[in-house]
Amino acid sequence: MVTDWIEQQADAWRRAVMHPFLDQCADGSIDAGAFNRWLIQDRLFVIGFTRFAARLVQTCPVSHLDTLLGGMAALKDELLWFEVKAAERGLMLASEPLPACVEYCALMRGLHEAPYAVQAAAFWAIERAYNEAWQRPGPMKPPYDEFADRWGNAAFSAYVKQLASQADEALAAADPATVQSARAIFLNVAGLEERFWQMAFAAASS
Ligand code: HMH
Repeated sequence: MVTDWIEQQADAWRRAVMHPFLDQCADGSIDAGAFNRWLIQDRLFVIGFTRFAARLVQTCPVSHLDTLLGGMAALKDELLWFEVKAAERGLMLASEPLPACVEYCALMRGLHEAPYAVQAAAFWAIERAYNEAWQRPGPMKPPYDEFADRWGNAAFSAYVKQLASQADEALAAADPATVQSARAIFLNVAGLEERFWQMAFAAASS
């Protein structure tokens, strides 16, 4: 089961979903520049993630389409929401992706030809990371509560569970080498999640 990987790679996963960035959103002390940098970069990430979702739609079994299309509908809303949040903060959308964002998007692009089981596991890990990360610090102070709710709400948590069972189903039918490669991607995702938080704090060095 893909959720077992969380315990098996506990240190890497903890670093992916626990970060001072999130604690400082919770207590409201986050530096505005760091938060804005995260916001602009995450929108760029979500554009890459949307294209990755489209790839899964092409390769998945028919029985997985409904969940994935529901996810894409949420991504449509999320991309518009990012534009609204950026405008509220007076931010320019046309920023260059920073290295951690470039690498994360490259990882997703690199999976476009991978077996569906690997894609499904990566897709689950990416959504699971934000679902967990934004809930971990507990209730967040406004305006960050809106961000915590986007990825921490009950419907999103249910969606992440469905993604886990779809990944499990695909992996159950996969050969051992494919399962191994999905596990390796899970670790890469965890590492990139950590770097993405770090990037918000220290743009120049990430
Ligand atoms: C970096 N990871 C990152 N951004 C996101 N929006 C998600 C995961 C979840 O969609």
